[in-house]
Amino acid sequence: MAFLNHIMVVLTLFVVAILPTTTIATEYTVGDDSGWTVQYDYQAWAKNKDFKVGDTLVFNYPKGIHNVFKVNGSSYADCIIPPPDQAYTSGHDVIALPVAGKAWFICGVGVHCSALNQKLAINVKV
Ligand SMILES: *[C@@H]1O[C@H](CO)[C@@H](O)[C@H](O)[C@H]1NC(C)=O
Ligand SMILES: [Cu+2]
Repeated sequence: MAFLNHIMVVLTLFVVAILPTTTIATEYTVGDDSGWTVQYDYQAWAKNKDFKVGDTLVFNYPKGIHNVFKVNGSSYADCIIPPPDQAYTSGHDVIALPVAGKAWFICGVGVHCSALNQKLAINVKV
């Protein structure tokens, strides 16, 4: 009996130890079926979603029509487009969320960010 108790304790410790690392990461398709586009309310899309470290965002759009830049807060606020070599341009861009905190994304094409609201800000939790 003491032996079985011992096994139960070991099993319980094992389960408790692996639980946090086995949480399933979520892949979010930005804008759902609308994808990454102009004149879409990405803040409404992001609202009530529980982004976690390890999740990924997928930006879908016709290649060449849009792109994606992961930017800082001031670049997001003022639609300052980073250098072109920092752009994601595949049309199916899978971007990881490796750290907790705010994450910002904008489209760098024309006035898509500044005039047509193609920008996304999210809060990533631990
Ligand atoms: C934010 O990003 C923009 C665009 O790349 C850059 O010009 C600016 O220096 C950055 N600001 C900070 C505080 O890193
Ligand atoms: Cu665009």
